[in-house]
Formats: sequence, structure tokens, C-alpha cells
Amino acid sequence: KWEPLKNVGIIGVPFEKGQKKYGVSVAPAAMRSAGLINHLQTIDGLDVKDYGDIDTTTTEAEVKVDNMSHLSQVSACNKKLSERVSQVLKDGRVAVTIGGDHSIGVGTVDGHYKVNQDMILIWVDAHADINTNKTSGSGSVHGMPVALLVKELADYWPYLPTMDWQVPKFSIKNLGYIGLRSVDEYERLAIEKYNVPAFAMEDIEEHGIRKSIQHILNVLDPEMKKPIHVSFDIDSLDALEAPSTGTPVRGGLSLREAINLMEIIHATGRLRAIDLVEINPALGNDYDRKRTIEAGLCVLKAALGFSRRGTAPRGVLDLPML
Ligand code: EXY
Ligand code: MN
Ligand code: MN
Repeated sequence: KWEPLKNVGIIGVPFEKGQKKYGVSVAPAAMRSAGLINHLQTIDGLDVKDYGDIDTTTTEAEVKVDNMSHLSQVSACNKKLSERVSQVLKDGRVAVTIGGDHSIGVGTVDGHYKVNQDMILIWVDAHADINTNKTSGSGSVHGMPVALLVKELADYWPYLPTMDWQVPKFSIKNLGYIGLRSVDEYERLAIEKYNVPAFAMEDIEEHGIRKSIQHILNVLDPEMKKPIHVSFDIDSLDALEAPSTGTPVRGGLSLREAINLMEIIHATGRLRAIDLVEINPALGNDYDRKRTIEAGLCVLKAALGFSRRGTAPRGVLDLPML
């Protein structure tokens, strides 16, 4: 009964304060000039609306929270983003969010949750992004969004000024991971404590990408009736496939695995939101940049229904005659 939504809404988030390197905020513009909208419009029957970029020019005063950089900017950006994502979903469109660093996952998931309380979340990443400010080695919020989102970890945070708009209600029971290969000690503890279905690279080696995602979907939603949110960090891909990213880790997903993963999720008909984050066009050479952006486009296209088999022209039954 579930059919893939044929309408999508694009949101750009030129934000990079969730980590320390320059450049990840340029990704929405780089993706647009690489023809993002046109690429998606070539997908059979897809209606693409561009909701533009979130205004990330903030005037917020800095707030001081131990081992948490730029919290007020992260908060202000995510508040706007959350509202925009909710709006796109209420318009009946799949919310396609182009980051930006992964701290923007707070806004996308919050905005999605406010519309679909039964949503499940697939976090595709080399990293688990489930540090608190007490467990993080970097103080960068892009390593913390999952811990900010889930209600089970709410008590592990101090009071966070400026974050009152975001009340964590999403349950960690609705979260699954794919692609992990750089997980901090306390992150691993959290995964084990809450029994989060987490397919690290060695699990994907063992089961293959199809069985891995099918297992996660089956654990999170055995009745196959819940809306799906995919938060796709480009560093889930092998560093050879996506070199232009701030925290690359070698030995990751091949582009073929990632495309197949997205095709499988598309085929459920339940994908309602996808984030594409951590593309940093300022890192590497021209070739790295082009390769990384193309990989991102391939992932989005697969998620939104592009078929590698090709698609015959609509309503046409024969080849053109002489
Ligand atoms: N776990 C490390 C930290 O918390 O600093 C690295 C996090 C990298 C986060 C990236 C983008 O997914
Ligand atoms: Mn991430
Ligand atoms: Mn990552």
C-alpha cells in the first residue's frame, strides 16, 4: 500500500559550525551548480521544488557549555531547519536536506518527528555521532546529534541554553546504524546499552548490504508501516569514493553498496526524509571534489527512484518510425 512519494522538496543548509574545518557550508551551492535539481528532475515522474537555503547568518550571542563548540549557532540554525523540514513534509513532499555538517541532523530529525511521530531513523555514517559533551573528544557538535535527539540520553546532558525549542522525544529504539567504522568507547557503550541495531563494516562484509538494511528495517518496524528518515553522511562511503569530507575513514561503503542501500529504501515506498551531509568541496583537488559531489548525487538519485536499468519513455509503446 505504500508508494514512493513523487514530490520532493530541497532544502540547503550552508552551515559548518558543528565542526572545525572551512568548506562544508559551501556544499549546497556546489551541489546546485553540479545540477542537483536537474538531475533529480530527470527521474521518471518526480516533481522537485526547491525551498532554498536556510539563513545561517546568526547574531546569537555565544553561550558557554563545557566541551561544546558554537552551541548557540548550531541551535539557531537547527531551529529554522526543523521548521522548514516540517513544512516540506506537510506539503506532501519528501524532505531532501543538503548540509552542512552533521549537526544539522538535529533539525532534520526534529522537524520530521514533529510531523511523523512513528518515524524510524537510519543513520548511514562511518561514525556513530552519539557523543555527549562529556564523552566527546573534540567538542564538535557534529559528533553529538544523535545523543541530542534521543530521549533516553536526555538525562546525560547538562542544561543547554538556547536549545529549549528542542525537546528530545524521539526514542533510540527507532534508530539503526549502517557503515560504522570509527566509534568512540562511550558511543559503543550507548549502542550496546540500548541494543541499537548497528551494522559496522565487518557486519556488512558478513551479511552484504541488502541483508544488513533488511535486518535493520525488520527490527525497527516489523510491520513495515513506518515513515523512514535516512541521515546520510558522505563519509560512510569509502574515502576513495568521497575524499572531500572533513573526517574521512578508509575502508567504507563502495558507491555501489550505497546506491543499492538507497534503492532498497526507495523500494519500501516509505522514505520521507533524507539528509546528505559532510560534503566539503574545499578539501582535496578538483578531481576529489567532483568525485565526492557525483557520489552524493548518485546516492540521492537512487533514494528518489532513479533506476540503473533505465526507464522507457512514458506512454510510448514503440520506437520512432522513419
Ligand atoms: N567521534 C568523533 C567526535 O565525536 O569528535 C568524530 C565525529 C565525526 C562526526 C562525523 C561527521 O560524522
Ligand atoms: Mn556524521
Ligand atoms: Mn561521519
